[in-house]
Amino acid sequence: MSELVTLKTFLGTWAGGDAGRTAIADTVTAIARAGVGIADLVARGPLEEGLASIRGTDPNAGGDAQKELDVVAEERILDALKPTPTAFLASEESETLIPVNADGRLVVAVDPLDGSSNIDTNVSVGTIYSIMPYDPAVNTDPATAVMRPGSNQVAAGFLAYGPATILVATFGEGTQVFVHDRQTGEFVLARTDVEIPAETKEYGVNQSNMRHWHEPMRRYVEDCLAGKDGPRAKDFNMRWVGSMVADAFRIFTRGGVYVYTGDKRKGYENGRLRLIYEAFPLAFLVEQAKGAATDGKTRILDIEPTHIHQRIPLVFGSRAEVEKIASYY
Ligand code: AHM
Ligand code: MG
Repeated sequence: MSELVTLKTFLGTWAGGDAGRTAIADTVTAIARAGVGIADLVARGPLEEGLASIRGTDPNAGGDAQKELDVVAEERILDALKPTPTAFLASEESETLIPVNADGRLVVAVDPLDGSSNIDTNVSVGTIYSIMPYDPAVNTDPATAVMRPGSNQVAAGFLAYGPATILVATFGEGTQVFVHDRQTGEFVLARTDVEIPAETKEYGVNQSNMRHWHEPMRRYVEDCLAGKDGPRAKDFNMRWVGSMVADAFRIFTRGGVYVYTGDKRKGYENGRLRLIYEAFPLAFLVEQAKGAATDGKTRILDIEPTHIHQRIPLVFGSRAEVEKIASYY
């Protein structure tokens, strides 16, 4: 059997003693370690009383009901980042940037617990992260440190807490999948240079929102539903977990598209997903795996944020299918 490559050895080789890369490697290692603790909590499920319960009456900064585990996950990540060169943390659960280290040179953005509506249903949830460089000389106002197009990311990834805890990561040189080995406690490299097939017959969308959709989205799904005899001339399959990390991992494994567009509902004009800590990291991972990510028309990584918690319509996955969706708009 060939020798296993752990996250530690992978990052050591990638960093190669370079100070900037070592800072990124240490930060990702800290997030992965926090993820193992969050996975344990998630796995304890109903035994860990109250983790799925709603906390207080106010929604979180992103506008959703905040669950106990959302908050605990954020605390775990913040604690893990303290010894790393992270200057600021942006999080779905906090209105403004959280200062971490005064001399830090990175800014980290996270969705601490993606898919939190699934917490009490024994379905995969996860943690999403995005890392950008931070230079106090350039970003004189820290509040703008994360307000840059996603093409500035130096690393991104997500952990999914499912039957296995997996880490899907990019450092700008392809996308890699690591699996947490419960016996050794290490993340082990399982797939390098992940490649999302360009073509697919599988789409993921919350179809119960169809009556709210705008015309292009409705037509796209109707054409998929028409199957072999319709304009797409093939039978489609539909899959929707309701945790983006789980739907994304399926797409990294066998292709497909994930679609959450804006619709006519109040508050859903730009869909449901957040640009900085959900769409940017997913788009970086997907592009590094030869897929595509748009807001329907525009490349996600080119979008300039205007607000830390802003939402964005999101389409990602198999390149040809993402382009097909754009042709409906
Ligand atoms: P969250 O970060 O508050 O969990 O919200 C994001 C989630 C995604 O994981 C998922 O794809 C989507 O919201 C599900 O939305 P819906 O409940 O409309 O199916
Ligand atoms: Mg989320």
